[in-house]
Amino acid sequence: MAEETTYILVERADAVATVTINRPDKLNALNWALINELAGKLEALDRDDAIHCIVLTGAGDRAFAAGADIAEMSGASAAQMALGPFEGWDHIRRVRKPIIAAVEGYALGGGNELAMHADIIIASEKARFGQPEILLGIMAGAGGTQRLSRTLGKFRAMEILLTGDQFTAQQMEDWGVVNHVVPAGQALAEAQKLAAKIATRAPIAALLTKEAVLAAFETPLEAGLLHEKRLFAMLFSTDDQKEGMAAFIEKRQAHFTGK
Ligand code: CO8
Repeated sequence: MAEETTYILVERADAVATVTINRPDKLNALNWALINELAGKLEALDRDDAIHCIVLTGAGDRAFAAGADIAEMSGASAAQMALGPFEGWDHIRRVRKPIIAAVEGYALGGGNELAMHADIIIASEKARFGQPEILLGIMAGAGGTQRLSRTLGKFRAMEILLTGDQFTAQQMEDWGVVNHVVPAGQALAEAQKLAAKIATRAPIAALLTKEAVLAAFETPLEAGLLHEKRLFAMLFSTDDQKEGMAAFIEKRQAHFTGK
């Protein structure tokens, strides 16, 4: 059942929610209202115990999102840009459940940065990625300089950010940003298939795994290892740990309850 709002559609299938940016006539360009609405929907799903994994995609086959809304941004002052639009992005960054981005078509500028807010990226062979901000006289502002550098290293990040060129899904897979390239039209279905698999895994363990992996980007190794150790120990207080290990020993399928 689809529940419709202004820009964001949410569909549920068992423990997987599919969140669709629904502004195809503008190639799903991300205006501020859209980002705030997206953040609100993702936060609600994050709080919803029935949902274990989220798929994020764009409506239509032309774009995941072609970037921040240039028309809206064009008249903004520095003060407006410094204060206004980042709150929604910060909320998206803090979603604790696993997010899989399904990219069909363009993921440019803020669209590529939004895909990189996800934890896994599935891209169609027709997808195109890039950070064209420099062609508009600006630079990436929603984490692009940091996430590309940390994921691809300095030199590839520089090429993407300094040229503003578009890169194929295959290039991005070779470079380690995209997990899997799939035939045109299949990105959403493949992402949903993967999400359904992850949704069967122990939910608390999934949340804490995401937290620990993201900590690797924010902490030195020593602190990251300590953080991981604490989260790991914490999982031994859950029913799912007892169930998962008992199921292995009893040679049966585990049934996780998220407790
Ligand atoms: N913003 C606003 N409208 C857009 C955007 C966009 N980013 N991208 C496409 N559109 C609109 C077009 O204006 C057009 O609208 P209309 O039909 O009303 O004229 C419609 O979508 C279809 O687009 P095109 O006709 O241009 O389609 P083409 O197939 O000819 O071209 C492209 C597709 C190559 C993707 C082209 O649309 C394009 O270059 N788009 C802009 C890409 C871009 O520069 N993106 C980066 C934007 S800047 C950014 O993302 C900064 C992020 C900062 C985040 C932090 C914020 C707080």
